[in-house]
Amino acid sequence: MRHPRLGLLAVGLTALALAACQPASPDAAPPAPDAAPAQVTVSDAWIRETPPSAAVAGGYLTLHSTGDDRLVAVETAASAAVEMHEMRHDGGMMRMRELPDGVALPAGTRVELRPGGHHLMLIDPVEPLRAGATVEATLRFEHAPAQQVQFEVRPLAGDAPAEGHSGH
Ligand SMILES: [Cu+2]
Repeated sequence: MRHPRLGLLAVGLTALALAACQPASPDAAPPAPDAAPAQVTVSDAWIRETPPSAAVAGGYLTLHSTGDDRLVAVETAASAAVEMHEMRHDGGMMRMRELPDGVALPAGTRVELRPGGHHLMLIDPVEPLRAGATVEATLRFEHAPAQQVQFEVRPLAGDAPAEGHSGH
């Protein structure tokens, strides 16, 4: 059996390969002038001081995004991992639960992670976190570029209700 179209097909593939080899113009698709990328502003980032053998530490911050976005990950060398948690009433007790999809940041809305509410949970701090120290972390967002943030470690005493973290 003969394949009269085989030659044509080969030519077609060669043309395709050549087209794919064209250098991509770096400024082929400039962003629209008024489509500024969403910006996330971070403020009041702090971590609660931990007693020497604490397995976890709570982290808090305020986020404001100009566009709909989402905090999807937090990374730091100060602990084995960082989770994002929510607090929930459960049979009269406050319990926390991991937020697998991170924290939604609706456009133009102040989102506070604070004691008793959504918070970051530093799992297995490498060293005890002492008041006055700073912890460097990277915040990763769904859309906005990653952002480096300094958390200030603040004293245990005072400002917040117990969060039930002792059960960890
Ligand atoms: Cu927690």
